[in-house]
Amino acid sequence: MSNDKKSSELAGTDTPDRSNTSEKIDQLERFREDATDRALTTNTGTRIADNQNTLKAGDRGPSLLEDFIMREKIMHFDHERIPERVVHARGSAAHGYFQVYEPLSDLTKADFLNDPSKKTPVFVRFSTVQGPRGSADTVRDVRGFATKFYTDEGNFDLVGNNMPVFFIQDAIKFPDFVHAVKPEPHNEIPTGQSAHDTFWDFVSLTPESAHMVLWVMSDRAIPVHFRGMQGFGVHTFRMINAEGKSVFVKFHWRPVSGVYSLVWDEAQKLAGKDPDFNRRMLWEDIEKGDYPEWELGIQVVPEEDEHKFDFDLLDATKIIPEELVPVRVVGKMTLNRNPDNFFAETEQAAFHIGHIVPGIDFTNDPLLQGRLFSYTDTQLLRLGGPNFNEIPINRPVSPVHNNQRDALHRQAINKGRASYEPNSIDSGWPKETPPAPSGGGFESYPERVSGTKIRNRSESFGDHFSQATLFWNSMSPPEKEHIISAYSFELAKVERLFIRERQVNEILANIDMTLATRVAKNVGVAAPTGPTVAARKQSLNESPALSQVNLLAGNIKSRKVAILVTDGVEESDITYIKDLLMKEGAMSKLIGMSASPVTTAGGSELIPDASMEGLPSIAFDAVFVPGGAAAAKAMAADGNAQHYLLEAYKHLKAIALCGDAGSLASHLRLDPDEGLLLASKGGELGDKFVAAMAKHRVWAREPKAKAIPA
Ligand code: HDE
Repeated sequence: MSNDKKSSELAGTDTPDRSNTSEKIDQLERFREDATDRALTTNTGTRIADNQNTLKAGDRGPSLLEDFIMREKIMHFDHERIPERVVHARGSAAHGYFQVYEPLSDLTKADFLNDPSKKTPVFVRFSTVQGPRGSADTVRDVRGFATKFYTDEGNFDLVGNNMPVFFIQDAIKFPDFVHAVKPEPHNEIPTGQSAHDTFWDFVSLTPESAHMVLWVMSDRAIPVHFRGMQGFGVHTFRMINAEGKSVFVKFHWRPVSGVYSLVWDEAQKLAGKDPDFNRRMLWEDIEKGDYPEWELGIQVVPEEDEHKFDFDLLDATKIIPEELVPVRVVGKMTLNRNPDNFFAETEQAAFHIGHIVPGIDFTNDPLLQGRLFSYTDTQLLRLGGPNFNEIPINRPVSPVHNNQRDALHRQAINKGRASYEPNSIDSGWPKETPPAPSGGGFESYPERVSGTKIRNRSESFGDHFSQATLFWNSMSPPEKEHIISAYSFELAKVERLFIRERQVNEILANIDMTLATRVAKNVGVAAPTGPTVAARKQSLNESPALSQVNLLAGNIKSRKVAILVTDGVEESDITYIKDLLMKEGAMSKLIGMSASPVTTAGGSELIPDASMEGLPSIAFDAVFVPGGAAAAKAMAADGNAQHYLLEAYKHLKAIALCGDAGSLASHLRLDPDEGLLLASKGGELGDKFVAAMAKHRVWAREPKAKAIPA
């Protein structure tokens, strides 16, 4: 690649190029094409006079083979698709930047973690795991959370998930796990779901998956927005400082918006009514300048403490509870720009856990070690050869020079005659850079390693249930109910009774007997008699940091409210709530019984943003109904309006009914509660409405809400 300074200025003992990052980004941006005011051409630059008609022998005659314009166009079209990712195929992404709060020089020499004035560009892709590229966003699944930091010392990819653990401990099991969770091979059913025999067959025979499966059965697997998800690097990594001292590190992303989820009925309906729900929200929030933000946190374990835990730091099925090692918040990431082209950026992005920079290094986690092979390997097929890092979205902002040459789709035109090292013809360039302190070349941490060549799992990886129990114990009562419902839903779809029995008796009974017994009853399995594995003594019984109830932001910023309008609606209530929501950083839309304009009680005209069918209650966090006698009467008589409110009530959302709209509560036989609010004027319930929304759901309503038909 020749988009940087002369190689002679950079290599050897020179420090990395520290010229302005934004200049370098501009260089990358030169690949962005804008065809405005440009002539239509062939791929070889010939201007096209007619893009409507194939060259023919006469108006009604046969097409001519010589039509290079038509042939080139159709040929390119025929080859537009590339293989989708074998996992994490469904995803969407955004650009942004990361800034560290304070230099982390005590822990790492990584340049982007040491300069608080530096904005490091990032590209983040969120994804589901199981479904294909066109599958729905809101399925029950793990979410990928992959971040590419374009640092001045090379790309650092933090390829994580929204759950802190994984299904398996050793990479060699990954193909088995993925084959089991993917649609079944004979009929390619189900799409985007783990509720089928092969998945539960595998996990019920694989106790190490117990902890992760519990996370997947929790509300974490149905996030409302990407901006409402935590992210985790999952593995234990290393950081190394300039003195060469290493610590173990776990990476965390903490959403500034807080952590919150859908309810299951809502998630399922959204999958049909708006399969792009998460993608759309990310896009729309960024377009309107409401940028999603996450703080980067790290848990740091000194080398000497490696063996002081009840579990092994190298075991990716374990967390380090935050009560044992607090999360140190070190910086912030802001996503502020949507891609211009989904394929060129989101689809062609090639993340790789092996993209690291000096100051960060791997551990011997056998899952991590296997991933180091897989991520490059998979791009060879997907992106058609080894030059995928030359694709604009994957190019680092730091200079690239080496003796790698040729292969499919090579972009760089390498000058010089020596493509080998050592060489004297090109004066030995490009040359190695010694590691810090004299240079800045990458140096692996000199960990002492010795051992017998063996295929074995360390005994320290042998406890598969204690942390699952810790997670279960840490859930609030509603979260526990949801987990029971999720296992019951999924296992009820498993056709083979012996798989249901095995999951209940050999997995769930070892996590918690109440969980096992309740699920057993729901899926037609005899109640288990007791655990099959002796419980191990743990230093913690509960970890409050795991419950989403404790992870809300305490405000309603970025939340979405439907304001229901029809003829006769009271305009002052609308003005009041819109102002209030804007002040709180929330967003509102006027939803009509149809998309036609409505006339307010005062005679003015309002144009709804959408109809009730077009933007159903599941697209919002709360519903506000302004006063107005005629409007309330019309809504009470309309099936769609009734359904709107009943559904919002069933999904435990805050609902405000102003003035005459209060009659809708008794009409629908809904009892007021801390989230179903009635008042004569909108202004009287504003604060309560905001407070109810900030709690995200009215959990106390859940038992009553079950009586409302779905
Ligand atoms: Fe991945 N994973 N993975 N994975 N993974 C891929 O790489 C793999 C694992 C994760 O938005 C693939 O480019 C193996 C853990 C994300 O483009 C593939 C193992 C975690 C993404 C691959 C794992 C992840 C991927 C498919 C077990 C959380 C999407 C396409 C050893 C820490 C990245 C691709 C994006 C994608 C392999 C386990 C996260 C096949 C072999 C654990 C977020 O290379």
